[in-house]
Amino acid sequence: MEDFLRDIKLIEDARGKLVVFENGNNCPFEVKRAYCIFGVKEGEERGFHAHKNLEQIAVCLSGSCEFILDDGKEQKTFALNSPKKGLYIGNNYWRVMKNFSKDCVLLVLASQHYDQSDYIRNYKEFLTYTKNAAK
Ligand code: T46
Repeated sequence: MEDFLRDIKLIEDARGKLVVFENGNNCPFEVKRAYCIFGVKEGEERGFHAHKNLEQIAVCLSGSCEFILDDGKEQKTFALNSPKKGLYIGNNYWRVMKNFSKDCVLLVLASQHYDQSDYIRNYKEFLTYTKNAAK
């Protein structure tokens, strides 16, 4: 599995911090949607699904969390603990997010509008889908 962590330029001065995402520069897709996950209670886990047609970049603006990405063959854990690192997630990765710190603010940029029918929420179904997609 490739390493999906991408560098993000952090512009920091006495007033605070700023991060920039630009299509074609550090963001490989046109952003159609952005959402934030925050206030996650200790011990909570999220995700447990894959997407058929969705590219995303996830970045922790504050605090930390972990993403486990699974392509049906192997799993890799990515620690997100800096606004300088964005996790690029393409199609067909089962994801689990865990170990959220109390102060975690996770920003996710997405290539498509919200579409419930794009989610695969059953792991067995995901394995079948991803095997067929690879053919
Ligand atoms: C993903 C990971 C990283 C909406 O109405 N619009 C939206 O754009 C999103 C993202 C969610 N929702 C609703 C759907 C659910 O009723 O918000 C609720 C919570 O969503 P979900 O349980 O899918 O949240 P996570 O944290 O498990 O997954 C989210 C994204 O949904 C998913 O695409 O890749 O973050």
